[in-house]
Amino acid sequence: MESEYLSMPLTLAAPRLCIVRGVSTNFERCLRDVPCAIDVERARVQHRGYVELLREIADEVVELAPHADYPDSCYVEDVAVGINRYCVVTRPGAPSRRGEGASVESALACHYELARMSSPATLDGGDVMRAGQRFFVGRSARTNGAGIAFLAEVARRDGAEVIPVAVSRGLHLKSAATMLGERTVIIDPEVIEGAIFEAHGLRCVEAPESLGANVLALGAETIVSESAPETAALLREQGYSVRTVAVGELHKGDGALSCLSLRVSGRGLWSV
Ligand code: CIR
Repeated sequence: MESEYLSMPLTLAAPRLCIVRGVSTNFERCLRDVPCAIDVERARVQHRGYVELLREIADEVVELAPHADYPDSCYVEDVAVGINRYCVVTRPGAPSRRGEGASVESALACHYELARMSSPATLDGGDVMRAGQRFFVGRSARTNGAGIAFLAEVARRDGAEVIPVAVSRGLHLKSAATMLGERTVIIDPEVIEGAIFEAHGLRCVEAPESLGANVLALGAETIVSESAPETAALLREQGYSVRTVAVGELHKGDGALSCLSLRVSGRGLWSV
């Protein structure tokens, strides 16, 4: 059945629902590019601050219990990609993260029909940047061609399209590019070129720091990491209503703002 959403105009809005997962007791074992000490208690406190901010903005926040078996499971964005009617439950690129999705499914099943990805496909939600009915998807160390093809097929049935983007540096596409507004992307120009987005009618703003390229544009508010003060200042100058949040300890596990939640849109709306 073709999606009823095909003909529906979509507006960028604050999410109806955010799904988050508390920081694992084993968070110090999380995957990371640069080995460094992690203070799990500090990460927990920062995660609480992030969740409190989402509670001010989203209609509802569902908090899943921390999972001791999965040190990376607070980065909940990677395990699912909501489209319109469908949500793809991914097969994460890192073997140690496979299995995180199972406990997120029940929270998602009330809102979507689930489409589960299977081997050999891999895809991390951090590689998926939504711009209305267009999904830019990074082909990265975590997301392979079969993962992109699976998402593209579900998106096609659901009235959306997938545009693959080569990601040769950094962890995920959204480590270096996120939506700032309906037609504006903020990018880390050191990592990704804006041309692919401009070719699809989007305007690019260059973030002055790499951690500034991952923002959350939630309705009227733009959330920026406290670790990216120059980006916060630039966006304020440009008229955005910026809120900052301290997530430095969570950045140590190579995660940014978007990866800490799954945002579920309302009908006729889309959320980054
Ligand atoms: C990982 O390597 O999988 C985690 N330590 C970080 C995942 C960050 N996810 C995201 O940006 N979407």
